[in-house]
Amino acid sequence: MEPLILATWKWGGVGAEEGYRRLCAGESALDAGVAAATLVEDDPRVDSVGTGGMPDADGRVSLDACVMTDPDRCGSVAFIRRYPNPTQIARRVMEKTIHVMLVGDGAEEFAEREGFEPRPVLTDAAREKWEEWRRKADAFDRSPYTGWIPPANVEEAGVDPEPGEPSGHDTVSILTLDQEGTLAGVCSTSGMAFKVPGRVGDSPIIGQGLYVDQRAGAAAATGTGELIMGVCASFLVVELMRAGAEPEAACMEVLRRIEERYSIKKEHQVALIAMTPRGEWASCALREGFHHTVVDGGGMRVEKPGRVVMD
Ligand code: SD4
Repeated sequence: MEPLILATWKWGGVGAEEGYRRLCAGESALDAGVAAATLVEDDPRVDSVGTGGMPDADGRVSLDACVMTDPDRCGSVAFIRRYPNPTQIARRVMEKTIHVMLVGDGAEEFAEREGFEPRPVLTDAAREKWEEWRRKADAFDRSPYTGWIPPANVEEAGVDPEPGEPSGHDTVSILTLDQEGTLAGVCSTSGMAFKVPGRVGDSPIIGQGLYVDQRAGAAAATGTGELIMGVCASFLVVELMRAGAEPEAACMEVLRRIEERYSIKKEHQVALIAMTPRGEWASCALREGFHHTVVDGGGMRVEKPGRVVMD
């Protein structure tokens, strides 16, 4: 089977080529996906994932991640503050425990017992952006409860950012297909920038930010978690594919449902990527501004999504 890797945002490319190299060397879809996500987590330029991720409203970074290959093979962590590679910890939860999800102190104690090294995840650049947000939030009297909502890519989307909004976000969701024809998915994020401490979005929740079933396909999400979580977006994409929909039609149906059921604000974005066990794939977004990264026999490309719901 021809290997394939599909990731959200151009930053997915930080790890995608390495992931693809591993797939071509015969590594499993899960190994390649975790290796690719680790590279993104370790790159401080990526400001929504791992080291360099944007902090919560209290100035501390919290990280969420999950991994999945099938309904009975998934692992997840949320509210990780001392370890930069939540994807690896999520994998360890899947492999070493009878549970699916660990959060907060319990997840960190598990990581410590498993030998993960604590490391600071807040970079100077992220702290400076948080300080700037704090100043603007004070000036515009924006409470942390209503504060920042992630714009997709405000310049490209042609919308005016509200005061205090940073310009991008880039949760990395990666879908991989290995030479054996096995699918895997990983999803890693620091979540919505300047969120209320304790808030967990779609990304580490199985079925929301990621869902994989070898019998039907894989799907992953990025964007405003609160919109994704009301429709079980990734699960729904996979279920639609199970019922016979092409990946693009499945993604578009879920995005249209989000558009119908929510009052979409200019700063909202949702993008979905999907893949079948046969290597068919799609990328769709609620609005312009999203890019995916794909690596296949034709090399690595950063591309606009195949279809966009809103003009
Ligand atoms: C969240 N879905 O925590 C994530 C944010 C995200 O690109 O995808 N940013 O809501």
